[in-house]
Amino acid sequence: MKIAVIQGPNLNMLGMREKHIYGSMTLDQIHAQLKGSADQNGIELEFFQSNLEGEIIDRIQECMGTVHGILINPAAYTHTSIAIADALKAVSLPTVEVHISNIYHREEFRQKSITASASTGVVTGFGPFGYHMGLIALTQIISEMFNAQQQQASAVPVEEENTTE
Ligand code: CA2
Repeated sequence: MKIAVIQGPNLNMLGMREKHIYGSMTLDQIHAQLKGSADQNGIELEFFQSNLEGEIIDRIQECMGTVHGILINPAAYTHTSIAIADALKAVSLPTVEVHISNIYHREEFRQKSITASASTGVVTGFGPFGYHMGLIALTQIISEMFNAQQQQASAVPVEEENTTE
């Protein structure tokens, strides 16, 4: 199973500033931890961070046919970007949106997520551990989809069943 981890603007600054809000782990440390647990479960992660909206959209589009799901923290674009929401909807992949802080405990302008409407679910407020929670949820969703597809493929059509007499 392959999953794209997409990180939005300023998340490359984690661990350097605003530690009281986002904690002291750097993005590289978060990714290394996430990779550790993914490796143990045979999951391949592809990491990407950009400060540019268009690059994030390009990365989302590249996910089509190349990965099974998306774990994304759109950062400030969460609250502004119809374009990222559209891209997520267009690729139509299982997607979990993660926020390190609890966006509902913060300024009013952070309390609305435009991108959440394009996500399967949202994890917010659990610090960097939220990425692990998101990954567990995402792998579960993808496995369930895969199992449902397998079941459908192996199901004997009713008509065929009736014509064996
Ligand atoms: O809580 C989150 O994960 C956010 O997505 C983080 C975004 C913020 O705009 C969202 O409202 C909530 C900001 C990421 C910026 O990270 C920084 C890290 C260190 C120093 C400055 C910014």
